[in-house]
Amino acid sequence: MPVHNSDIAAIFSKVADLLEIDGANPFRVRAYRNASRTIDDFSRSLADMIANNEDVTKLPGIGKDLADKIKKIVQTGTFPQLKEIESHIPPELRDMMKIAALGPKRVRILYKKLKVSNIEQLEEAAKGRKVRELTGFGQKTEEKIIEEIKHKKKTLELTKLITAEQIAQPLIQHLEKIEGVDKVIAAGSLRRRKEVVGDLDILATCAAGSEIMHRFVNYEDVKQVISQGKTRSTIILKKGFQVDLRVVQQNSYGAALHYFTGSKAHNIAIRKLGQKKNLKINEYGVFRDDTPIGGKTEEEIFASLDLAYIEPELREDRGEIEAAKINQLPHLVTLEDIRGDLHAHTTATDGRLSLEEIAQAAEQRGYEYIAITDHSKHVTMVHGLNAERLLQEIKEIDRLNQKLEGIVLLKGIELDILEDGTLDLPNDVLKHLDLTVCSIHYKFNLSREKQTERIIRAMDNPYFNILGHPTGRLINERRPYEVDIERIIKAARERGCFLEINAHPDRLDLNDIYCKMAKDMGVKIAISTDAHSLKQLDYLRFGIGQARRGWLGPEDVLNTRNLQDLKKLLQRK
Ligand code: DGT
Ligand code: CA
Ligand code: CA
Ligand code: ZN
Repeated sequence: MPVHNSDIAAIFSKVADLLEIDGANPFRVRAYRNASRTIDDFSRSLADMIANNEDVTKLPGIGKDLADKIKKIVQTGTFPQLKEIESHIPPELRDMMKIAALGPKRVRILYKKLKVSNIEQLEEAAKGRKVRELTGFGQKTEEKIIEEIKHKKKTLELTKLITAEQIAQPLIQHLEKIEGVDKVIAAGSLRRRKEVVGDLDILATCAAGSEIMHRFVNYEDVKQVISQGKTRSTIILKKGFQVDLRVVQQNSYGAALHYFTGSKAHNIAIRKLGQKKNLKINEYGVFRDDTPIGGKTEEEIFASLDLAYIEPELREDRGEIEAAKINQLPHLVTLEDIRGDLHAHTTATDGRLSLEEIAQAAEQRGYEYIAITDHSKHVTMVHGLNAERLLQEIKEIDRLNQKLEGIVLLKGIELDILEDGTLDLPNDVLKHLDLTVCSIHYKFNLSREKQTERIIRAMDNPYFNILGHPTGRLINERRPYEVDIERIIKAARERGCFLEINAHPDRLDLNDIYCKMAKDMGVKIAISTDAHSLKQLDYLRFGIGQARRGWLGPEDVLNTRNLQDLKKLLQRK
């Protein structure tokens, strides 16, 4: 197995967490954590670089010591230092750090004082009211821990879309190479581009006598074979992810693809509609009086019901069947419709790319424009820009734009919305910008009323353009803050503001439901990457998936506009 950058990053991140719980020197902890991030963001394979004798100390924050360690990991697939730490710090303690109320210090106390070393034990201790007794904890913290664990349990089973994609791609390639195999496709929630995926459903067609099932259950990453049959097998991968493979006949391919793409609610509604027309619909085809009348393609399934073709992202039984009946489905936005990115960070704050590098990357992606939106000063952790440094950046962008051809850098900022709803920089600085992305990074725990007011007050400022990551959630990690999105959307419409779909796969914020709400209420959405690295500029596709799940067409999206029209929309009266 080749060692991927993500494997090395995962090892370093684990070491950092465990060292931190162990109370190690903070500089050492930070060195591992930064290295983990750098490696994860890096677009070339370190294993390849090392095989070519290239120097990996070129990477920022990677010195000789870490470079040697990377080399060792690439060559052996393991890291002895990690084993050593794990011998006295149980690795499951890391899971406890993901509980919002717990940092490394508290995790250490729980371990040392209560011998709590995993989530189950923590829940037991908290419910047994033992946690509140510890110095620095108290009843509130204990209750918060119980609440967090309850929420975690609900989401624990689900894998982020990007991770599911990373698992699916090599497996599908593996299957495609097998002799006699024709089509291989991921169906299920992955095909519907859901933000989190329970398990992977792969569908294949192949010639008789193909070894596909045998090769599937013997895939190198398999931990356990749950079942194996001629047409259906299920495996669990080493990372704990379940994969179902179904092999179907060519003439059932469309019916099977439709069935296993789901969702279940959509399937049930489709089957009911069939019954009304005296048709039987299942994973083998569409039948009238047991005579097959279609099933080779998905189009045949929909056509047999007099429905327009429904894109996978819409198949949630949220009105798509009714819309398909009267040919009123939206024409969904695609990656090709996008003319530019409206949220990107540079080395001036916590990004990895210079202005020139961003411009070049944007041009390579065929964009017309890209907005530079570094953090503002309130985000001290990343040395956010004050007025003076922002004006400096504006000057640099102006200078660079003079030289650039075919791409325009827009002057922007990711501006903090302060607790009282004011913006982090004065208007006489903001007036020099093309746009602002305004976001909340602090004070997540205000009441719903206060949080909503805070955002609407901010929107009152005429320089407010786009509300960044509108609910602040991190998938599987941090719940959205309490906020009345419907009121926010209404306020945005009245003021000529926009909402963002932050395309980062950890965020995908706005979610699909709110996107549809914004569309229905007439507020346009910016689909933006919030990129901090080259690789993240390509995460736009996750935002596109979310937008499509939210029924958005190109006309509903801000950054499908050409530069001239975009600038008009950003100009508030
Ligand atoms: P997941 O895996 O939880 O993220 O979501 P899905 O949608 O991939 O669900 P999964 O893997 O349980 O099943 C794949 C598809 O198979 C599902 O989307 C629809 C279809 N399916 C599964 N169970 C049923 C069922 O009981 N009735 C019908 N009509 N379809 C089903
Ligand atoms: Ca599934
Ligand atoms: Ca499944
Ligand atoms: Zn942000």
